[in-house]
Amino acid sequence: MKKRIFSGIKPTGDLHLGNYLGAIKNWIALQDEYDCVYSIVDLHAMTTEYKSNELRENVFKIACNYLACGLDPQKSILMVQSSVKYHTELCWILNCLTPLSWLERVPTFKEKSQTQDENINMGLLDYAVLMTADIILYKAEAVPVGEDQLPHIELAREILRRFNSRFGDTFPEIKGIVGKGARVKGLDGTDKMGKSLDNCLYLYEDYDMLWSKISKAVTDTARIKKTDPGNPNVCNIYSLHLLFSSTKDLELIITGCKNAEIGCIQCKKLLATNISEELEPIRTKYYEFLNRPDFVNEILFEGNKKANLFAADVMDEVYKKIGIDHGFFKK
Ligand code: AQP
Repeated sequence: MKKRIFSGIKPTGDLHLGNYLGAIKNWIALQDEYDCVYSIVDLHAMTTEYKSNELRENVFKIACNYLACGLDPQKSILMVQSSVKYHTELCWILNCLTPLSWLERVPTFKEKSQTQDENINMGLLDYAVLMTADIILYKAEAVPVGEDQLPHIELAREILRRFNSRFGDTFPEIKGIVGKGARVKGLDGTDKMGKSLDNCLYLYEDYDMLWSKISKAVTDTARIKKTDPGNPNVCNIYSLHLLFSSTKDLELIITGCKNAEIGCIQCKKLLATNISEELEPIRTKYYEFLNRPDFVNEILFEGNKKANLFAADVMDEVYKKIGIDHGFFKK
């Protein structure tokens, strides 16, 4: 029996390199080793301001992106969170087991409370509990995520242990799987790349679009002229090279930068080329899937159906254990 994985992304906009390197690239690599459920977590997207038509559109675009990146519906379940109503049912049950103080300490809650201080809603506070429900509803044992999500995984472990100790062993322990791109910095060179920060490189961007952004990105601030030797270890462009460039290119950059043999422009052009080359097949497939809505929707329909069946069995077990199994409404 393969172990199960659950992971998801909020449909709050286009996918960026952080999502790709921190999550999706890992998802694809793990498809043979695990039974995977990959989700578009639209209920989480409601915790920030959104427009209904954009949310609907973003769910579809993200499904196309997952498929373009190599998510194989023959191997993995691709589903939309809101199509399996048990996510919110289980969330309520877990809410009743989770102390408020645990949630108030979550770093992303604290951050979002500052960045969207006019909309500190209950959903924002409850984000980590819904995420716990997402994962354990499929009895997943591993969650491939970027580093920013690790506190949520830690909290999920606490919550599921509470459930198990109160109602008997039900859910397996979970662990986060963090890959090479654990925390991709944005083009500002300080913050994490994030949709709300306007510091992203997006998966759909071609060479010209990438170049126009990379050319303005922050590098080693101590290197002012081309003749100044630079330090790749403090340069965000180099940290992106580490994720996209060959060993040969990396050697060229390290020596060239340290000895002032190459300038930042040449180094950035090489980066734009390498990113563009890796993303080119994804970009092409993405546009192909966008033009095949019936095909993509059918995959989602099938994925949602499989996820529902699996989750229904788990919830049967949960309801029995928590004492809500009266059967008054059974057909
Ligand atoms: N910069 C990043 N580096 C590595 N991993 C990242 N992830 C996100 N940004 C980076 C990983 O992508 C998955 C989906 O994350 P999400 O649904 O929470 O959405 P988001 O993309 O993280 O949201 P943003 O871009 O950060 O939007 P805002 O700025 O609104 O908060 C997760 O596995 C995450 O770790």
